Amino acid sequence: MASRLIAPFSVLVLIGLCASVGFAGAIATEDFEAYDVGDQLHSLSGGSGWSAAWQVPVAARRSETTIVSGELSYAAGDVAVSGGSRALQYLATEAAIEVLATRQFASQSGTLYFSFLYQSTNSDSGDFMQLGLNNTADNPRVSAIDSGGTFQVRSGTGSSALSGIDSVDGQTYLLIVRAEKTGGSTNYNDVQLFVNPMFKTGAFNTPAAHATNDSGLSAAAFAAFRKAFHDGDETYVFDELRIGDSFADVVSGVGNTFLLPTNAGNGADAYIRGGSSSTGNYGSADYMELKATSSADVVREAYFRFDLSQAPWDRFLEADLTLTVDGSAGSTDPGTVWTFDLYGLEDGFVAASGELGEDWGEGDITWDNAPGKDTSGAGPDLADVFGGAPLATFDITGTGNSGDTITISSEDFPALAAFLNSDTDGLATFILVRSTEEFDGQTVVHRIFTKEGGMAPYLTLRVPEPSTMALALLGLLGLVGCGRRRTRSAR
Ligand SMILES: [Ca+2]
Ligand SMILES: [Ca+2]
Ligand SMILES: [Ca+2]
Ligand SMILES: [Ca+2]
Repeated sequence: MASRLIAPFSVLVLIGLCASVGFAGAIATEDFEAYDVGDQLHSLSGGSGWSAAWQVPVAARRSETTIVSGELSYAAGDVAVSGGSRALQYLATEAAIEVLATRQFASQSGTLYFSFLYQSTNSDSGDFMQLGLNNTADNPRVSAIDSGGTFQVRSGTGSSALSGIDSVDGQTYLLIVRAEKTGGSTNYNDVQLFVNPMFKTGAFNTPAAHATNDSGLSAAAFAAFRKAFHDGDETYVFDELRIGDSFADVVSGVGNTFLLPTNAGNGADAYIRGGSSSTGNYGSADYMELKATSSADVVREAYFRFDLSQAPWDRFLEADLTLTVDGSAGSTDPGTVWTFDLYGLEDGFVAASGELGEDWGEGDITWDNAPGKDTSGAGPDLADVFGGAPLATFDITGTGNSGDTITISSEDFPALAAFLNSDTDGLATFILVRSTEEFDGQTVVHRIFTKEGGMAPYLTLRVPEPSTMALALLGLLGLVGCGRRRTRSAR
């Protein structure tokens, strides 16, 4: 399929190659790849950016803290971190509260990030494992913790903020901690934990836990592992420890894929409601509601927009739209199939008097002023949507289950990519309408989570793999060089 698209996408292939992938700006990294399986961590000095070798201060722990043939890796969304073939393992044998291992790096006092791959085995409700930063080789003062099988973040050495996310034995997690100084504090006092982020753009992710107390730490110069309360049958594997001053320093991504949620840039998500609610605004709700019925007062339709100027590329080979269902509202037989139509607001749409444009505000949009809306009935005015027809159609059975995702792919619906590629102002608005009207007392309102609901709709945008035949052809044509990232006019 890709080969016949070589020409139109030739430029973006090159732009894609120019995007940086990796950890170029990291302060210190350790991938454990320089060591042999069975090596004790104590006194090893591989990795980069460190000012001293690893220390395992308690001699009895040294044979328990060793290099293993680990293959931890993590990939989700446009994030991908591979652990290679060596990792660090701690094999617990007793219950003492101890600093397990430390390593020094050049002292840092600005905003700090650290990330690592993590997997536990045989951990249970009492076990405690911690990795963080401090200014001495001691109890870390900004840290990620797996305690009782739940991830936490800690600022200081006292209580922690819980994530509500379980650490499941045998599963690999990518954990990222961000430590900031806010409100004029000289100490780190804002510490966030990200668990398994999907977005390689840090700001698009929602932290899983957030501690806002004073850590007592003004500068960090040591990474420190700490453990407690083990029965003696637990193992912990760590890999790809990275310390940096930006999210991008510590998290790598898939080079040809970019995830763009509605909470990026000038994105928006809202629903509108007809009849007696036609001037109501629902832009800050945790979900977009969808309902079709002959009673105008209760009809709901969804509007959501992506800020395409946030993406590293102008044009896309493929695109997926992912929506997450909140299956909590209303009455329907579990087996009833409800059908939805997805439209794209035509690029260059010109608003009539009283109508909002492509830059509609989610705090302003209503049934009466929604762009492209056929205010007299269901759905948009087909003259105002891309192709004069839905981009895609999909079903939800029953209410759907909360957390279920709906993915609409341009592989199945090529109009989705065509719509995004038709954009000229960086603003792509989707209009979602349920086409199945309620019947026989089945009054369900379908709900799709918004950015306010913590599971923003997002686009997965792909350009060709650099390794494809398209690249070889471009090389033959001598099309080499990295141009400006984006050539659209400012908006
Ligand atoms: Ca490794
Ligand atoms: Ca245990
Ligand atoms: Ca919203
Ligand atoms: Ca547009």
